[in-house]
Amino acid sequence: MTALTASREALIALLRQICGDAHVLTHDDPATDLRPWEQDWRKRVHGRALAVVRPGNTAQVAAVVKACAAHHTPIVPQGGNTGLVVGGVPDGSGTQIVLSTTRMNAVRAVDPANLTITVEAGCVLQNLQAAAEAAGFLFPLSLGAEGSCTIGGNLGTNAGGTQVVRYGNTRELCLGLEVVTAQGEIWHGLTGLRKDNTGYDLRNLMVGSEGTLGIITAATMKLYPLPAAQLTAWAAVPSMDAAVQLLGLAHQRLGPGLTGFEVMGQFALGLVDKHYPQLRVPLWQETPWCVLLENSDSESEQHARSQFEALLEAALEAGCVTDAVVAENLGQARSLWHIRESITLAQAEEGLNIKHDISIPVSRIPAFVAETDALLAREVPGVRMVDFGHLGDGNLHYNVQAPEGVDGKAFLQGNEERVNTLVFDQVAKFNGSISAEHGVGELKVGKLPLYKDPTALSMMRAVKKALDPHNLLNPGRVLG
Ligand code: FAD
Ligand code: 2HG
Ligand code: ZN
Repeated sequence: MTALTASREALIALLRQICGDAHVLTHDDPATDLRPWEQDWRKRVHGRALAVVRPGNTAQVAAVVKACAAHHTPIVPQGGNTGLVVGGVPDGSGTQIVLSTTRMNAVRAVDPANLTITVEAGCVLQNLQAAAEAAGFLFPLSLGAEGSCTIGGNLGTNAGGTQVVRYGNTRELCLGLEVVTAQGEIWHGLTGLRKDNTGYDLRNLMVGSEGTLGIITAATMKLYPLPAAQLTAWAAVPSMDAAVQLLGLAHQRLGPGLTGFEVMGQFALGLVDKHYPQLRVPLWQETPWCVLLENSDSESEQHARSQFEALLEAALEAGCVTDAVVAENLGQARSLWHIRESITLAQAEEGLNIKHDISIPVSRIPAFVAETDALLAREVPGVRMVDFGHLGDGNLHYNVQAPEGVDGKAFLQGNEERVNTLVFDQVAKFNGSISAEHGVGELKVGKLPLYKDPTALSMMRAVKKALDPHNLLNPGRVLG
């Protein structure tokens, strides 16, 4: 037995002592399929883990980190493995531990007077929403992957989703964290305080750090009153300019009632129609863009409906909407949202693709799209643009699908780098960000130094070095 193998065996034995045999999975058992933890959601990468470890509580997470530190073994934190930038799966070396939080999924407490809920990191977002609702409150974070992503992953990536225009990103919804550090210490920060000026904001340092600075084990999140009514409308708009004009009108007329504003391009909706014809996408064939709007009202459905109707009438008059439908009931509203949430899946059905989760000041999005569409059409003829996203937040999924009939994998091999450079240069020109939502992960690691302010980058490196000097936590991600 080599020293390396002996060290590996000793670590596995230690991890089994900490978490129990059933919760340390390795390739040694041929009946165990580690693919769900090793392959990323987009099937961009299939890594190989030394082991998948599933601690059941915070003390076990701390002990696992200490054991891995002693054996110089890197740890990749993983929640629901729905991330889109290859941030939560191991590399191919077979030397990294995947630390899966999914067994740590309890709701620890609801504090109605403080309007907070405290949950463990592995709690699936949909279960968190349901627990909030059962207590009579709204937890507003909402995204297509909510049936399997975890709050720990949402915090790790600072996920956005469809309600940001009103409630902010995951960061804005978080009031406290419990975190295991790279040294295996536990930071007890589940305060639930809305005000705390006692020094550096460690909570916000952890949020969005993609598992590179600490392992989030629990969080205290904000709750909101449930709205009295929620109405959804689907509008055909003649141009991106018109969509931005409609957004301005919606802000004016609905104020804080505007809880969702999503734009969807014709080709993106065409893909949903092609792969899921049963969803019956409205209006898409007659217009280049559709917009999904949501109005949440604290008064009544009648009030919400009359506000919505007045908004749509004004928009029709102004020419920024050419046709619209308002959902009659909750079932219809859900169907409209389901169409929007199915674009990612329809795109995956169509084949491997290039994703961009960029942000640009809202006012400049029409010019960005027009200019960048033209550039791409000239430089990479035949590409099909899958444009959609959270226009209310200035966040566009400016995705690129291979030309008709061209294999996605071959297209990516030959064009991904060129397409990314072209799009990111445009993003920089328009003062945007190359990642508004999904994070850096591994896919954008090489791009960050090209587009991030160098002083910001060196401060980030200093923070990483201070908190994780041995590069134990998710190495190769965010900073490389
Ligand atoms: P994982 O994929 O397991 O991990 C993601 C990252 O977080 C990794 O870097 C991982 O190391 C880190 N991490 C996980 N758990 C922890 C922890 N406990 N402590 C520290 N770090 C941790 N994203 C959006 O922002 N908005 C959307 O609208 C959206 N829609 C999506 C729709 C679909 C269909 C899919 C497949 C994905 C979507 N995503 C979206 C991306 C993804 O769902 C989010 O990034 C989500 O927050 C990831 O959660 P997860 O539990 O799956 O994390
Ligand atoms: C969404 O907004 C997600 O639906 C996924 O962020 C975006 O598939 C994508 O590119
Ligand atoms: Zn998104």
